[in-house]
Amino acid sequence: MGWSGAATVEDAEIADIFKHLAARDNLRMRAVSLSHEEIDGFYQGFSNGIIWPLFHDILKNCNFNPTYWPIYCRVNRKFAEVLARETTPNDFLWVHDYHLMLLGQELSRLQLPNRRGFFLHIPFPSLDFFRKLPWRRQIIDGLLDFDLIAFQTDRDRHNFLQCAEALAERFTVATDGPQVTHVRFLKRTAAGANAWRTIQIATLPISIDYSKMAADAASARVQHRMTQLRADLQERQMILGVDRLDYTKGILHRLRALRLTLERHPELRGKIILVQHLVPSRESIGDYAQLRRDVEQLVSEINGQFRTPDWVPVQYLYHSLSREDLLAYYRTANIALITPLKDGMNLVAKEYCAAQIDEDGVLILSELAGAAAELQVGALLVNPHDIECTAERIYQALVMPRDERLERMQRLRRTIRNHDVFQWAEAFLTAAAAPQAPVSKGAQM
Ligand code: GDG
Repeated sequence: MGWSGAATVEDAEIADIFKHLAARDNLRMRAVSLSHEEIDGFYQGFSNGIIWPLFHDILKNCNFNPTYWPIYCRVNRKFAEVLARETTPNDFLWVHDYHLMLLGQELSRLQLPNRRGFFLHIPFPSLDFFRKLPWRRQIIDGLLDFDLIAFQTDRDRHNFLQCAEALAERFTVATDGPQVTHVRFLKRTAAGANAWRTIQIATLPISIDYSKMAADAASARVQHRMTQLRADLQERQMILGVDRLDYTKGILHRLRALRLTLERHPELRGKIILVQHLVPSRESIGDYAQLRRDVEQLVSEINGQFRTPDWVPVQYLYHSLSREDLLAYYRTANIALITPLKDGMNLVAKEYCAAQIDEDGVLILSELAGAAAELQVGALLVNPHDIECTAERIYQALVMPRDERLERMQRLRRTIRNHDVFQWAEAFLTAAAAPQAPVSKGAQM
């Protein structure tokens, strides 16, 4: 169940897409419609104008407009009401992401007995950032109405625990394990009484369908497209960037690092090319439109500085790619350059590795992406704010001996294969089904 993405659910095209997906995957799907006011206040305003930048530590992009909050609450209620009509008490409810942090609470208000879990796809900020949110208590209280709350990394889980400890009533850790923490706190029930509740807080890093990605990367059509791309390259090495156009993805930092690489290593001029795909996203939000202008300005500066009659260092494309093209680019690229300033996980990093069926490619990855926790085994890690180090890593990747490239990529692929998206889903559902841990006697109440 989700927002259809259109202003009205009667939108015929969207309804057709839903119908098609439901029939193809044998699912029952339900679209929730949002009015223009709700799209502004709930989606663009509260979710993407406050929570998205705040949870990525980008305070200057937060617009704490107080009119957004009641609309965010109202839309969460709307989802709860639809769920109440569409589910039976034994259904397990799995809620995804920052748009629906109050849904558990709204379900309680409607006295729905269903067990419910929540997965946050983006980072959870430290207490220092989180406490700036005017509605910080309400968000923590809302989240604590789920039976299981899962995060991408241990860092996110611990940040959440710290915030809950500071903001929720009589909050204590009951048992603490490597992946799951059981917590206990005092909760006001719908009837107005206080009751103790124990829930689970887990680290469950999301992943990809590794086998499908690797199999599709080997298909004849991807192979054909890759041959074309290789021919166009004329022996040059390709560095690849693929991102939604978003200020968290570190696109300007990456371009500056490439410029520094070309300044410091003139012998690379004419021999490398950065192909940067930017996928249109949230275009009606001002910060995104401004970022697009800044990226285009910097690309043209770099190209102006270095280009020769037969070489342009940065090929920038503002578009969406077909899956086949995306896979062909993954396979063609010698290096994937992924430099978010902060990222819940970053699936592009995992997809790039899964698609390296020849095991020959180098992943340069920001240590501030959730994926770095698992992929440090074979990636070259960078702090995206450190332009000099990033430039050095680009150079290191370009001259890395083949043996080292293969060894690193084999390790990366093994890690992702052993932790694919099916394993992630299984782990979430298993944790959600687990009985609540007993509270140890020593726990401080
Ligand atoms: C959020 C969190 C977390 C992108 N462009 C095209 C295209 N894509 C696909 C990629 C990848 C996905 O979109 C992007 O996923 P990311 O993980 O990189 O980033 P977000 O969109 O910010 O996602 C993130 C994720 O949730 C999951 O929990 O990892 O941290 O921010 O799958 O392949 N696919 C196609 N054409 C494109 O042009 N076909």
